Amino acid sequence: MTERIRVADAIGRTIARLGAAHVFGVVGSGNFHVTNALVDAGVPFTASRHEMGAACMADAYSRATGRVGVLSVHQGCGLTNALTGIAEAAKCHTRMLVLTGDTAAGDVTSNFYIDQDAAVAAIGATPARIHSATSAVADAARAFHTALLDRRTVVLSLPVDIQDKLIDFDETRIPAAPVRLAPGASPEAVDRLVSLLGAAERPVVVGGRGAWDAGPELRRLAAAAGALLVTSAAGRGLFVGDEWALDIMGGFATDPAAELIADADVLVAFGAALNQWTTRGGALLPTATVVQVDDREEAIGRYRPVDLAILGDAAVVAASAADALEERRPGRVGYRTPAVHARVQAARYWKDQPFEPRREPGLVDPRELVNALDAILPVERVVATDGGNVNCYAGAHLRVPDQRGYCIPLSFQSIGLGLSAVMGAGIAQPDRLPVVGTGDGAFLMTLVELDTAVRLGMGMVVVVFNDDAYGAEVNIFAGETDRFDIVRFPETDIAAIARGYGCDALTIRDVAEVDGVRAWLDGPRDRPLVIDAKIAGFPSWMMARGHGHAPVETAATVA
Ligand SMILES: Cc1ncc(C[n+]2csc(CCOP(=O)(O)OP(=O)(O)O)c2C)c(N)n1
Ligand SMILES: [Mg+2]
Repeated sequence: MTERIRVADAIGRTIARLGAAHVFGVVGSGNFHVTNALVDAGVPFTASRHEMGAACMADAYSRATGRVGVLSVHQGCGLTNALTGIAEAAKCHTRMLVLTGDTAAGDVTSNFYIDQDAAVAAIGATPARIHSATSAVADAARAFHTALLDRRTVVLSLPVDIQDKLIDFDETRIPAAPVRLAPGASPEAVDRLVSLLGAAERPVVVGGRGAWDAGPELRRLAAAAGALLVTSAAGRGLFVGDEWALDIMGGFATDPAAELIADADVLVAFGAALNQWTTRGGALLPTATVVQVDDREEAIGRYRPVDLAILGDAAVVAASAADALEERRPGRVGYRTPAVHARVQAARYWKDQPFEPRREPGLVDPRELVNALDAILPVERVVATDGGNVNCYAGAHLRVPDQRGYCIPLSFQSIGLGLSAVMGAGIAQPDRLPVVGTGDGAFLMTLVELDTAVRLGMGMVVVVFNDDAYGAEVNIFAGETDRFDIVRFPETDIAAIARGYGCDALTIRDVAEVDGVRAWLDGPRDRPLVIDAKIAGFPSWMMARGHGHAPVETAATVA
């Protein structure tokens, strides 16, 4: 049935009908009608207090669900406020659609005017726009399909003059997403992979974000090849529960896990970019023959040369290779010896790695604290980390239940995204406890979203590793200068600030004080718990390794 309605309303209904999962945003005049139309069509809306927070929430929500999250912002300044979060989403290939108002064509004297398409393109997101009233529905549908099918962050500009026009809208005639067949791999390529794995003595299979839906196939392939399993940071959680799986590769790996990976003779990465973090600047792959499987051509060989590149769907390639291996060489031991089994169990988690705690009066050792929290927080959790010296504590010490239980918003390496990211991931998974670890600097940059969390009644745990400094900078330049006034701050009472927002709060100076967290867990959990952890400020193990890039001792280098 055709209805005569405003373009803004038609676009909201179109995006809703195509499957928008949730809309986050800050509403101004330029996105008022379109956002209301989404809400009227049944898409839940979360109002954040700052556009960057909304962008991070939409990004994390989309990552956790694989669906298209929507960010809705006002034109010009609403969009620029969100750009850091949009850049993070674009770098992570998040399926996200940004609906932004725009000034009318030619209205360059408007205060809100900027060249939105140029700004969006400059940060690596995909600009799109509605061009006219008659093309608006098709333009909006195309933007949605691009985000969904190409795993892109698309910014759809909606000029305010076009939004107000009336059109004949028929909801049943919205263009549907084209059907895409999963790209397969050539039998020759799979043959080469099978030959390599069939001859490997110490194979390792890596799962990245691009393999999130291929966990069972990768586990089967690794079993057939006698391989160890491990993930990149973005894939963390994918192999939880597999006795032959290490937790995480790269800068966040434990030292004994890094040794096991560096000793691999064949390493096959599925949907993992093998960037400088994942490989510790190459140190984790000193001699291995490297195979990269990815369904995006531009991902192949982007960070390092590979010996065999296969363009294909992770699950399809892994399943074909597993079939062939199971048939050709059943019962391969490979890397799966009893001695390696014991090493994997000991190497998997940071909580099991020994360290000498720092004893400084009135300050807690962040490793002791995070290990204690890991032990008492329910494992049904969704963990996010922020940047800075302390990023590895929540990022690597807190165990996760599966890949959807972990969100690492560090593709742009911006600080300040963690709090909003854990909220987005938590909204997507309401049965899990959201837990975020952040530095004081990162937290104070974006803490305004505590207001949103309190309004939503989110029972989540925010651990602020508080050293009253930009500790990363202090540690990076420690050998060079002692002039750190510009990155140190007077003590901030973060617990008091959090209480002001309506949160529960705890100050922790000693690990025994985590009892307060136990008490909170037993309570109603109807608001955030913010922990102001007064920590001893020393380089984290990640920072001490030169951001995690230091070489690894392997059997080969020791010999
Ligand atoms: C948006 C942004 N601004 C600045 C930086 C540079 N930077 C990286 S880490 C850091 C310090 C973060 O301080 P805090 O959150 O307290 O963590 P800490 O390093 O003290 O553990 C800064 C300023 C950045 N990465 N992103
Ligand atoms: Mg700090």
